[in-house]
Amino acid sequence: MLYDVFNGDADGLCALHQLRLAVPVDSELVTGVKRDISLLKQVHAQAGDEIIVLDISLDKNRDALLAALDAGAKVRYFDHHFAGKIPKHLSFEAHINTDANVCTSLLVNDYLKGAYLPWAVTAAFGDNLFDAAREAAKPLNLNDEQLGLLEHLGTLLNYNGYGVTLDDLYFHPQALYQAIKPFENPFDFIAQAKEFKVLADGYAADMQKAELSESIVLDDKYAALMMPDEAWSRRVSGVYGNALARMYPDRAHALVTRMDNGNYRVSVRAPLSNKTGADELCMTFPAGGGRKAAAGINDLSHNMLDNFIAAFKEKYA
Ligand SMILES: [Mn+2]
Repeated sequence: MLYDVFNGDADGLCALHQLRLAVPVDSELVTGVKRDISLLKQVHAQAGDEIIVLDISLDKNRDALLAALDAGAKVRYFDHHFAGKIPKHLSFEAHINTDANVCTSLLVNDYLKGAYLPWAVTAAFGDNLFDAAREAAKPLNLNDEQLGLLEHLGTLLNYNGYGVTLDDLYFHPQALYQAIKPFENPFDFIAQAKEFKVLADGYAADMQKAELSESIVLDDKYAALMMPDEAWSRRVSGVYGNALARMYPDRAHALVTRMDNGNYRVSVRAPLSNKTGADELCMTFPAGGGRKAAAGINDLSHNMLDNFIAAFKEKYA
């Protein structure tokens, strides 16, 4: 069997799309909401299986990876999240780079020698790597309007992946992948696909609501905002955080959502001008993890919010 395991955000989608434009096959698709990163364990690998894994932390999938390799599967892995120790195995090929200005789709773009660069640029915008996206786009000689369209597309594909459950999303990431699959050129997708229009309208409406959220702490160096636990906020909080990070590049941001169980879900963006520490900060709390520039805590105990805010302030003061 062939399995394509990919994160359900812009980067995961565009990484898979590039690889499957290059080598089209029918594979079993394994994906989920963006925050669902323990995806590899859904594959019950057997000898001879070939598995591609995209844009999910090796460290969080280590047991499933070792089990798949033990079972005799071949695994190719592309990622930019914290990996920990990278296993050495004859059937394992790792393309992992945790540099804060790299995303999985840019790694795949290198691997494919730039064959589908517009999709890699789209993904870099989606991962909020605006400088890296513009730098990577140079050989395409796009004008500002075209770059703006790829930025919008990346933002929308990323936006679709947020949400806590698949019910929050406009499209199951698997369905969104099927929608982009026929399009070698992202500009055709933008012009023709109804999915683009649906996401653009939903995004605009959700962003309007997000702009009314109240702050927990607010300073030049850091801002933490409280968001309600509703489908629109679960969808938009990640991209709203990215937008704030771009508007206030020297400020760190934390979006805090109070959940039904009384605990909090937290999403942290390091300042764009100093993309460090978000992963370290979040990893000091249970169920926390991510990258240097963007990280989160899935379930912060209700009595640890003050601790988190104190640690957040200390980290970025
Ligand atoms: Mn990514």
